[in-house]
Amino acid sequence: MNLQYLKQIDPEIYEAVLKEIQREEEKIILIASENYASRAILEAQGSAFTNKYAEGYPERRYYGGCKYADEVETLAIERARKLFGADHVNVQPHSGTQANMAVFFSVLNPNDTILGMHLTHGGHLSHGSPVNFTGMLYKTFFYGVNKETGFIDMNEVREMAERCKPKIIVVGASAYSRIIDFEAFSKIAKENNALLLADIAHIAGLIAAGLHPSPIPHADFVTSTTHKTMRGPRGGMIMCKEKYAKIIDKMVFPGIQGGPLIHVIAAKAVAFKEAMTEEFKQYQQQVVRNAKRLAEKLKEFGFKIITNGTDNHLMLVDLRNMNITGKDAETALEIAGITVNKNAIPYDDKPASITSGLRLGTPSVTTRGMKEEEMDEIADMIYSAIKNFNKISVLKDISVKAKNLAKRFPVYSSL
Ligand code: DSN
Repeated sequence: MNLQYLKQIDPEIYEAVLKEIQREEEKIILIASENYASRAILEAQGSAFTNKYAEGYPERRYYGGCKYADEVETLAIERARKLFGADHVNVQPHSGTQANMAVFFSVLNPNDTILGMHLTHGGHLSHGSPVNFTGMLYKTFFYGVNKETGFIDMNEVREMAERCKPKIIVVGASAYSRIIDFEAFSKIAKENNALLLADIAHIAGLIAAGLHPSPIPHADFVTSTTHKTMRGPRGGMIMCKEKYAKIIDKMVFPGIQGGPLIHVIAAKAVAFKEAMTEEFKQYQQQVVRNAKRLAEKLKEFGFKIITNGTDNHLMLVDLRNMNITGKDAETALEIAGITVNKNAIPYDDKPASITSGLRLGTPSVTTRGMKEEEMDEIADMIYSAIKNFNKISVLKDISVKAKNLAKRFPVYSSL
């Protein structure tokens, strides 16, 4: 990357950027929600569009000079519509949570009822958590996963819907490794006169590649981020049925946001174009194959995987039989050169700051070209690091191995 101007003007930020590039290059990153965007996406996001105000929508702006911003946003919308088969798309939300906020504010009043997946069972903060605006503004109820199987308990979803009569049901997760039956959720929503919001932030790339059933035919609203399996810039988007197009657009702007980030929207457009390629489909297939292989290998080492495996890009590891908390495991693995996040497991008795689990995902390592063999190496390193979590010298030895593995799959020189 050519950072010559940054180096001259702001050496401190330049150094931080260099160190981040080095970190991303040298670490084995298994954070399920992270990825490496392409050079084309980075260029679009770093382009002159960062200078442009464009409040409003294409052809309906509150600023002059929006001719090219209009082109960019129109391309992003049209590509996303084609990619996901959506009636209407809004590409302006700055994040997944803001996309969800726009949906809730469009159709709910304060004190209305939301039914979402419990955070500790794999749901997301913005699906009703008490510490989030959703928990503060609305009456929130939750469904979860079966204690024995770890799968979403559709009987509980139905019972909860019948009991709490939600105005909206939210389906979608941040830490759930199995196929989600959007059609079944839609049936329950209809039976209870509820709207259905599907938040596909984690699995959007898999859906775009046809590797996970799409909620588009079943849900009233579909929200997503654009940077996880989608491998685009950080940001959000909303898809909805045509009848909600006007209220959604009005709620995003001027309802909850001001000027759209046209440079990010340009990068989103590039990501949608990349997602239409055969290469992207093959990438997503490899993401899933890698996740399955990593889960299998970890199981061979004695790790327990919630639901006993995975259908998508991530898995949740139950560490209780390994005598280590999620927090200590995260710390040990970081020293060993493997970046992960601690994660609550369903029915966890430890607080969110400690946890009994780890969430592992394969989008980043797959982008750098790793395949099943490398998942075997990574599983081996994870096992050694967890077994020796308090032996710094062993962790340091593993970190050399992790760095060597990373070196064989360069990131920035290959973007
Ligand atoms: N923080 C994201 C994740 O890691 O899944 C969700 O917003």
